[in-house]
Amino acid sequence: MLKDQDRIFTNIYGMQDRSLKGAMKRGHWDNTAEIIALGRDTIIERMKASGLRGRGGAGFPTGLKWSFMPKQSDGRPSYLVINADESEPGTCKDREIMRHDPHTLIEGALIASFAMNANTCYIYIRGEYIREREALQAAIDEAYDAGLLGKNAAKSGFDFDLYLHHGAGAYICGEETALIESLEGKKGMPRMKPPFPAMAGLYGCPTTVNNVESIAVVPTILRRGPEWFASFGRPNNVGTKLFAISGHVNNPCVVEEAMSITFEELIEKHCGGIRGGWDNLLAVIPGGSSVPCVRGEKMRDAIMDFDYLRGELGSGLGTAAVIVMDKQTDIVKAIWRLSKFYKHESCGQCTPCREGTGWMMRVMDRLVRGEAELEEIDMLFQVTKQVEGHTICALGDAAAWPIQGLIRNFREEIEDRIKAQKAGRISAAVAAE
Ligand code: L3W
Ligand code: SF4
Repeated sequence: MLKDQDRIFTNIYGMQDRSLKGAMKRGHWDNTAEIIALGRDTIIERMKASGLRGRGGAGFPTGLKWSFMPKQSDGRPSYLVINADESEPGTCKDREIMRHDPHTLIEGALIASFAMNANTCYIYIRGEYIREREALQAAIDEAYDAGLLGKNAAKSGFDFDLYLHHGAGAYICGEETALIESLEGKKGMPRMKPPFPAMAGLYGCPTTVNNVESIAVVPTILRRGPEWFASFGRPNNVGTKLFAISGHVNNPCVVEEAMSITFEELIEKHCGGIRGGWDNLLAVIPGGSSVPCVRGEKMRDAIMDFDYLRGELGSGLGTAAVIVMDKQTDIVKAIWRLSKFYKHESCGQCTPCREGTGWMMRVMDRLVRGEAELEEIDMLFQVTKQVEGHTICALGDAAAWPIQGLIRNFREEIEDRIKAQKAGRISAAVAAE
């Protein structure tokens, strides 16, 4: 259980002044030049020692990612790009940072860029986040006026520019290489990897793409020390973490907690429990819509971290967007809705995803209406297997996994639905309404 003094995001609910003055009172921008004076190698070593894993969904070690950037320039500039295209259904944690604590992100951008020898950083913010980009731009302007950005940023001797770029509402632009394409002014279509962005990213130059939360925690980690951050959670799953809990809890919220908190504690302590009590819990999607759903009874004691959710439950922490569904939920329909989403957001450049998302959605249509045959359940599972791992980017997997989770965990519900329809107990119109 995280104590108040261990929270990094001290203004996540916007109860205090988000301006530079307010941020400084809360300890941000406190002698940033001293952190930068540690030097590039030390900063990267300390970030590695902190155990921070990327907060955008994949959980890749942040310090390791930074170490892929060239130590010596070969004439090309290096870039940091911050992924603020928060579009994963259920995910709204970065929004709270940008709305209420923008200076944590800006200070983090300066330090991280310095560590990677990047004099320029772009923050790519999703187009729908209008208030957030206003808040962030105002904070950037304040930081420039105060000499914290620009030439000799924060009196560190390092010249640094930060630009905010608005997306235009495409989920796929949250994929790092599609984001880079979009930033270059092209259509947001993912590139094949390798080469990874650290080799050839924005404008063909070395680039690191990090999530907002990953960058916003950097100044506090370096001020308090990597051991402090690593003291929360379990080995390989450490730190504090923002969880965005939505759905059928009494008090949906975004909260910073210790990594590896149990699901029960998270829900009881911050969300006022499950609507209708624990016996009424049907399913949970623990990490944003791209990870498989889990049956409620398996979730109560679940440890909310990367390794437990993937290793023990076959799901994932993803973006830590915890979607809770009670027994009043039509789970088949909920996953059908996600399949429509992925079909709509597929960029269409690779066949398994372009065709597969359509196939999966059409079979899900039939399942929802109770018109499918029982054999189609296995056929649908096979289709997800043809998509998974056979595409250029992770959207194909993201479209396949929720359906796999549904079939693995709720097969009986699907079968009952088909049988009820066949027995005339529910009409197609009712099933699909
Ligand atoms: C250099 C290597 N760099 C990996 C880098 C890579 C990337 C990071 C992670 O997808 C997931 C996706 C969504 N040399 C490297 C290397 N890297 N090997 O490490 O890479 P990867 O491929 O594991 O993941 P990804 O493509 O970044 C992210 C899932 O997250 N997700 C949520 C997505 C939505 C949001 C949002 O709304 N904010 O992020 C939820 O599960 O499905 O599987 O930087 O370059 N050898
Ligand atoms: Fe585009 Fe889908 Fe292929 Fe990703 S997997 S590149 S979204 S078609």
